[in-house]
Amino acid sequence: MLNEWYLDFLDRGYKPGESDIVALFSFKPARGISDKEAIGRLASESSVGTWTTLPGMPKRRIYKLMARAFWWRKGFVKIAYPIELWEEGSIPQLLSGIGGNIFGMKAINKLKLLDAQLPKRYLRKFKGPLYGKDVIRKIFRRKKGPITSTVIKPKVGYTAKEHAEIAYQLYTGGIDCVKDDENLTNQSFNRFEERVALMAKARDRAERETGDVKDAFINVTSPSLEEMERRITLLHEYSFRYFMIDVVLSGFTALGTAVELAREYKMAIHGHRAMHAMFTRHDHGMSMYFLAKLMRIIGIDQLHIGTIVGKMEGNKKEIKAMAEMMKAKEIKAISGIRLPQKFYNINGALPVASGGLHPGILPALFNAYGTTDIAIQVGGGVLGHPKGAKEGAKAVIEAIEAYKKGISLREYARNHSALNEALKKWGYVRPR
Ligand code: CAP
Ligand code: MG
Repeated sequence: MLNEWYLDFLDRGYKPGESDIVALFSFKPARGISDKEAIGRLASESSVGTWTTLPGMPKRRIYKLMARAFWWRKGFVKIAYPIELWEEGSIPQLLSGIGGNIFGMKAINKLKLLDAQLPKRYLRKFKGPLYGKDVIRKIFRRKKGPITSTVIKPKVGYTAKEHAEIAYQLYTGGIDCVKDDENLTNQSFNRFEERVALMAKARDRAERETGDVKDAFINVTSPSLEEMERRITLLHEYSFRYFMIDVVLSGFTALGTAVELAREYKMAIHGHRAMHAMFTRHDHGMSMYFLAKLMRIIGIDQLHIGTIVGKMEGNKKEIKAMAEMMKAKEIKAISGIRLPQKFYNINGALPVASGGLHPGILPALFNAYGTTDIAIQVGGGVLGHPKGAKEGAKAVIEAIEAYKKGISLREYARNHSALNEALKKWGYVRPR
């Protein structure tokens, strides 16, 4: 068709400049559309183009801003974007391009944004995590992980008073942090302010009694930025070192504000990824890998990325690639999963493993992740313990001790009753 210029966006001879952003997509054209026609649409609609030629445009300037597809093979394409296309320091605007209209085009049936290689010139505008993997040392004053946390179950339903009472049991059973569930915020039966005040009391009492640092991942996910800021400030006023936020459904603009406040208050951010699976599973959307990379760059200190062994989906290769990427200074490409990336000034973040964990499968988790730079969350696997919350917490700690000593759980359970009870109830089952 004479009135379009999509194929101008393909250039196999193009060599990306060192300040280009390069995005890797998997794609499947619609019936009757060739790979090249699909790729042209991808590069055009995510940079400067549209469906028709534009006689009045300032050609030289626009051609300089054009994206260029320079590599494609078997349903994968790499597209290079001049850095001038992108507002410094704005992930929302980056995704308005590489994560925007192109996902809704009729000419493309399936599209997944797998990764984007971000140059130093782009990354220098981001702060990255304030603590990241250093939370273990800087907040918990320990050399090695894991950080242990428990989310109180049922997910919601307890009053603030009951919540804090259970938290005290968990703390004195050995758990470092008590986490709000992703859908616990400020319900009528558990108001945010009351929960914060009572959790601070439970934390302080447990710290006095145990001599250990205790904290909480209290959820600041809010209906507005102002309310989110108010909740973060309240947590700071009660001397909490962390706050938790549902990163996907809060949105990237809210995260920008949350990170600024976290730095002002010297707080760490626990990122829960609820709603990610709306677009990270299967072959249309954005990879969890790239979402995790964006969270590290924005400044989330620790992020749920899956367990391999638990109840949430996530393929082993991608989860291991994510865990490595979260902490690394530089990573190499993995075909079909990620591009090479240097992180320059961006501090490493801590992977969080959560979802269907219980003492019986912690060794399998640690075999995959190690025990040093990781935070684990065990909810049902603690609160479901036959002898209650405190024993459930102890069972997790005993399983970690056994693993670190190289002793089998069965053997260790002979003289550790909390662990023994957990194994009697759940064995080594891998929940689905
Ligand atoms: C886990 C959890 C977490 C999931 C989130 C839940 O509880 O609290 O939200 O881990 O998934 O609500 O299911 P359990 P992911 O420990 O009782 O399973 O970590 O994959 O983002
Ligand atoms: Mg949850």
